[in-house]
Amino acid sequence: MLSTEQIEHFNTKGYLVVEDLVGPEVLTAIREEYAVVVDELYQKWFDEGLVDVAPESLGFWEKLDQGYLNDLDVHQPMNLCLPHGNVKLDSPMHSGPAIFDLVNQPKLLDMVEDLIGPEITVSPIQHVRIKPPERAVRKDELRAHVIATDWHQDQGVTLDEADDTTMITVWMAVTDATVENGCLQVSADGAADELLPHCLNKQVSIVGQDALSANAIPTPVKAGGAVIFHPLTPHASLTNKSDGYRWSFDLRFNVTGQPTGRSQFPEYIARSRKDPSAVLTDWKELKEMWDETRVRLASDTYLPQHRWDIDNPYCA
Ligand SMILES: O=C(O)CCC(=O)C(=O)O
Ligand SMILES: [Fe+2]
Repeated sequence: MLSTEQIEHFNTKGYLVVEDLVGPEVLTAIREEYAVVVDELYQKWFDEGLVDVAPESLGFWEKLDQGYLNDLDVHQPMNLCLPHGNVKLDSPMHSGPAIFDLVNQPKLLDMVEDLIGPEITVSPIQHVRIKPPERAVRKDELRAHVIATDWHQDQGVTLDEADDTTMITVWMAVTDATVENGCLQVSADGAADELLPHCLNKQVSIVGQDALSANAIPTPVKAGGAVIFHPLTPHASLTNKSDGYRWSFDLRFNVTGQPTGRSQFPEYIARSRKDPSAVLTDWKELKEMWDETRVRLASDTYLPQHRWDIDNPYCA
């Protein structure tokens, strides 16, 4: 349960840092689940001749280093949703019991309930970010899930059908997030009154990045804690200048029945007072929903993920 002060902080500042939202056993299960994903991924790269160091001599982080340094797709096989466009029958993503358990932790949902009410849908706009230290970042890297994320509002990464949706983002730290390893930062002005113009460069970013950086509040948080923010709160992340990885999940929750802003992807109900029987409790059902979505999108035309196009005049 959030205190009145915490709810007030969220409402006035557009964000809230909450420590100890999930226990260490939940994070241990996540690390074990992802260790299997990374072992399988590395073995596949090795078998295909894409990396040449034998798997036996490498640990979890070293396998990731090899993937990033060899410009392989490290992110998508670990990510929690399908790629944006160009979905193929073999497009990878990750579903599993440990990540399902994390998203559905009662304490986490209690907090979401305090902020958006008891009819809670899990948005399909959710990502893993296992961001490498500089040693494993290629010089030409621009992607937001690898390097620092540009300033943006999360409403800017939905379609406008979700503009009136009551949604929050829960940015959950799996490793301690620090200023040095590239934690999140939010605008000191809090949630804006409206959606600001964004440009589509390599990332979707608000026009005027420097002014936002000059007026930023870094939000370090320990593993198991989270940063919660409003969809109109400008936020970005710092560069990972440490020698370790920075691992987080960004999860979004909205009021059930309102558009998620990405309707071609599956959503599910995590909590309901009106209809408790509608709650999804088995991670395998969610996996099936994504498997069906993959088949459908592989033969579908491209559907936009957000509203910005490259030709906006203010983006020149
Ligand atoms: O983790 C990051 O670098 C950015 C995360 C983000 O933009 C989000 O959680 O909405
Ligand atoms: Fe974001």
